[in-house]
Amino acid sequence: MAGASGWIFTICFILAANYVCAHIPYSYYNSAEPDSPTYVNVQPSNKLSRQSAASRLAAVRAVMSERQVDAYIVPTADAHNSQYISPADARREWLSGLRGSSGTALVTASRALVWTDARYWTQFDVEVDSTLWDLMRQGVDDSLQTWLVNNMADSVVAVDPTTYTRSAWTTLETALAARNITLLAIYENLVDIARTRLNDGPPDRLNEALLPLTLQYTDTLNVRGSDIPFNPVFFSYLVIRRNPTTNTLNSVILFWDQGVLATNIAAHLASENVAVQARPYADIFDYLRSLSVELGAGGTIWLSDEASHAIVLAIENGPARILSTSISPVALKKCVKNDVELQGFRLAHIKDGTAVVRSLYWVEKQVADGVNVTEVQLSQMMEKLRGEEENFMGPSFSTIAGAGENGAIIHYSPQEEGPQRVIRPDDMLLVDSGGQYFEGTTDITRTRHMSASPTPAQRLAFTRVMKGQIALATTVLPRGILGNVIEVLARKALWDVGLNYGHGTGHGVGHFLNVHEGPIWILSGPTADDPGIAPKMVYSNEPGYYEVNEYGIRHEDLMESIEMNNTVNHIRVSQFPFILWLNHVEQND
Ligand SMILES: [Mn+2]
Repeated sequence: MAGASGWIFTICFILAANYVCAHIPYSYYNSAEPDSPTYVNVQPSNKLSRQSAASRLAAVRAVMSERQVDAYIVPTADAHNSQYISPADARREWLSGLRGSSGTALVTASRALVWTDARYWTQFDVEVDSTLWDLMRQGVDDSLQTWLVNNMADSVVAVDPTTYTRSAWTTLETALAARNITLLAIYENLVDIARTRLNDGPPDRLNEALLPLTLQYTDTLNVRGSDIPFNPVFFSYLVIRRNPTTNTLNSVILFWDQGVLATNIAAHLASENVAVQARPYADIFDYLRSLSVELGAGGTIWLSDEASHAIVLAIENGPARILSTSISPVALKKCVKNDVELQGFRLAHIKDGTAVVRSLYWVEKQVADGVNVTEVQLSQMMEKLRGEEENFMGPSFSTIAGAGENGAIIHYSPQEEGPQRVIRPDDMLLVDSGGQYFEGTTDITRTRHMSASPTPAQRLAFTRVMKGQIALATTVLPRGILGNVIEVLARKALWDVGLNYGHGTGHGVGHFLNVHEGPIWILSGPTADDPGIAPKMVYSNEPGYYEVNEYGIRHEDLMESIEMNNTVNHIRVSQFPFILWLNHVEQND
């Protein structure tokens, strides 16, 4: 219809986490739990053997040569800027053999390099054939962008545009143009083509059955999925079209799997008065190309900068105008919870708290009885006990169980493969874990000493961290204040005695969605797009202290911002069913 406007929201699974990483340096500006794209290993290691490493690399180079590509970038990323990556998108791991959860590979005719952070430098030596691949140490060696600028002048560098956000693409494209390097978008993924030729094609993209939420949540469609580990989301795009003349909803189109909605989902959507047309997931790009033509120069398509470059590219060659905002309006709506969601959060925390208490009781008893319990066994016990709670849908992220010195490694997560750390009686034990429940998402950290004999330094730090957590949770705040302004509240008690911690203090939390959900954050530096605190937001509150090679301490609960009475335009936050676990450690400070 001529003159109609199309309004487009892509369902982005994780939004601001990567955005934050791209704009501010590491450390105080990152969450305690990993918040960069993460791939959880599921590939059997024999599939990624050093014996086949040369043939995997050669196969990709052959495809590059056919496409006249001089360099090909393979990030750890999917089409939706997800925090967790599905096996179908684990291309960097397949190509390089590096099984670490994050990194970016680059292949040229003569070189193969993989950038990864310090967690995986040792692992690189074990898993990657260094006669084929060079390790580029993130934060030490030249960045990918610098390396390309210095080494690839007058060439063509290609990327799958679904694996780069528009904002990341623009940054790289601008830098490369200075050296006459063309950044080329090739929609077909060259690694997938190479894999298929080697009869080792990527695993099918999961399209698990959708789960309707029967309550009246504000989320766009009230539907959840399970296509990605820990995140109850599904691979999809959503287009919402508005009729500008009548200012009414024109149509809602969901691009999902083969485009056929199950009867229960169709009925659910109808019951919520949402008439959704379904189309195949893969049709989105062609749809957008023709939509731009259909709308013409008078039409407007609204996108977030966090949409993939592939999405923007499909539209921008057409006549319709693009309205680009740094954050999706859906994300801004989603971070203010409704009463049903908040009630659900509270219920989820009561159940989750039970499972956590039982887990910690179990591990303390085992250790006291002289039974060997490893960090992984504790993680498994926590999942088992959470599983005994009603409507538990799985962990909300990979459990961080750090005994002794492992507690001081900020993004540590014990692995089932390899040597196991036994939890010892003289250990401080840091456990950061969470659950997904039909009613809500949890994220909780507890630190315990296994034999009630902490050192004076441990007592001091434990108490100071607790004081900071309480200060942040109990301060009355003016509406709209930014996360980075209130962050000092969590640090003051530590600063007073010359202590500090090297990660951010809080993140928004999805409602039975991603445990890290922007655009609200409580970090040391300003974050673009922070809308400021408002009533009914849910944040984590997780200060810590880390003595490298010895122990880690972190206390974490989720908080709900509550509107104060009618006297002022102020609000305060309140811990969720806040069990103040004043254990033996801090009472001695
Ligand atoms: Mn957290």
